[in-house]
Amino acid sequence: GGLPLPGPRAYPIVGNVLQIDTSSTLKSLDKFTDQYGEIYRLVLPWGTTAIVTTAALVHEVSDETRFKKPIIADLEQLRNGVPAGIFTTPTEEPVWGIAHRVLTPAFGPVPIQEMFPEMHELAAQLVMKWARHGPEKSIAVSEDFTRLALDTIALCSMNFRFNSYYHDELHPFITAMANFLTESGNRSLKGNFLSSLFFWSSNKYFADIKTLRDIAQSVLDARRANPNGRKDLLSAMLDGVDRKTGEKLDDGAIIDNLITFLIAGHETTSGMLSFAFVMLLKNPETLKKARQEVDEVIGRGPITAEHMKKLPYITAILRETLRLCPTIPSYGVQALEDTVIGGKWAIAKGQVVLLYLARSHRDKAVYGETADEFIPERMLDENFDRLSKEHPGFWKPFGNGQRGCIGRAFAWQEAMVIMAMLVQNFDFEMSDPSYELKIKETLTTKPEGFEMKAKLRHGLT
Ligand code: MNH
Repeated sequence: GGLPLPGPRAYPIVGNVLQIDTSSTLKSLDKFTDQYGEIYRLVLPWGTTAIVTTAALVHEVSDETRFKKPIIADLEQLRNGVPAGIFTTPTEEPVWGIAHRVLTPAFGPVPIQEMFPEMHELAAQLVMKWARHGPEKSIAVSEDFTRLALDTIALCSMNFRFNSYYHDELHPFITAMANFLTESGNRSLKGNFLSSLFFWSSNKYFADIKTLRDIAQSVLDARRANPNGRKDLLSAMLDGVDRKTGEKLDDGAIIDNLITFLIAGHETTSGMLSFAFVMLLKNPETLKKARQEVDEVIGRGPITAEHMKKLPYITAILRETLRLCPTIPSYGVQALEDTVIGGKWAIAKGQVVLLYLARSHRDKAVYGETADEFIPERMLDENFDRLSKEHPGFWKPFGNGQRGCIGRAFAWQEAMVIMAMLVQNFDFEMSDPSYELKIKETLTTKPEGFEMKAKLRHGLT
């Protein structure tokens, strides 16, 4: 039973593909959301897809007894570069379970605590860099947060130093990755056959994949040449034995997962930090409150791991940033059986459902008339806990269940350290006070063209 989904007219062969603007999928989905509301269907290369845009429907399709993560679209294309990576393998393939069980402990609470000094060091290097720029230099914010986040995941989890701050050009890993992500997205809309006809982009695509694999191989070779007894993600990849199957990751799976973690471990975090500063500068009273908190709790002394739990307002800023600007703006699930959602909508067995966070996070039924505004207060612990009880699908930036984000605690600690340190040391202003948020979309999102100036408040701490 159940009603068929509304949606724009689909054409033979191409379905709705030509109605989607590949330079801004978000704009196209927003337009359809305005037109159709809580749910609609689009006919896409992998089949008829339901797009859900409310917290209630997001919650319902987060039920892992009824829906699972499908490897389709971008994720399927990403397997051209990382066939056995943990992000892009189906749950039922043994290599996912092995990687999940072997690698998850490397990001548990104790290892994350132990990474604090290295995270702190790279954050302090960024503060130093901005201090040296002086107050008039216009800083390309997301580029520097990309440097921070790439260096942090590589140092903390692989003991490998990209030293990105020393280079004006972003590291070749970053450019290859950006093309790999964008092109995987484009190919997923074109389908494999059409993609193979675009020789130029196809050749470049596979050259970029080779660049990524070569860099990951050099990280692996460096550790094998110099086994230092360090316990981290890379040692878990090399030595970890799965308690369930007794298996280890083979070299192919290690390379795939090194690339996966280098990408997943920095893209989304740098986007979150960049959006956070857009929000703070567009809402100066929130920056002022963040500064008050840091001045009270930390003062001018060094930031320690213990401070991390004592900064509720900065925590709320990050939560609110990911609400309005989820750096993974949508992800998919797939129905295990024919079913009905929202009490009326028919979903067929195997049908893909896209959780469109960019809109479900602005659901007025949850957030009221101020849903589009940046108000960190609503994300303070007691409000956050109340919302999660009243509207369980209200905030899903880290995905869901067993396929949810492994690096959440890692990203959180890294972001808290740098936020606290920057606010402690600098006053900020937008380079262009009339800057309006524009979103750059690859697989993930970040603000485009956002620059700011950073002026030391006092001597460095
Ligand atoms: Mn992360 C999965 C968001 C930081 C490593 N991450 C996911 C998913 C979301 C997500 C959403 C689920 C995607 C899907 O269902 O298809 N991740 C984030 C955000 C941040 C983030 C918003 C930062 C902010 N992620 C990180 C960091 C790491 C990481 C940092 C590594 C250190 N994430 C992963 C991995 C997965 C994942 C690995 C895949 C887990 C799995 O499928 O088993």
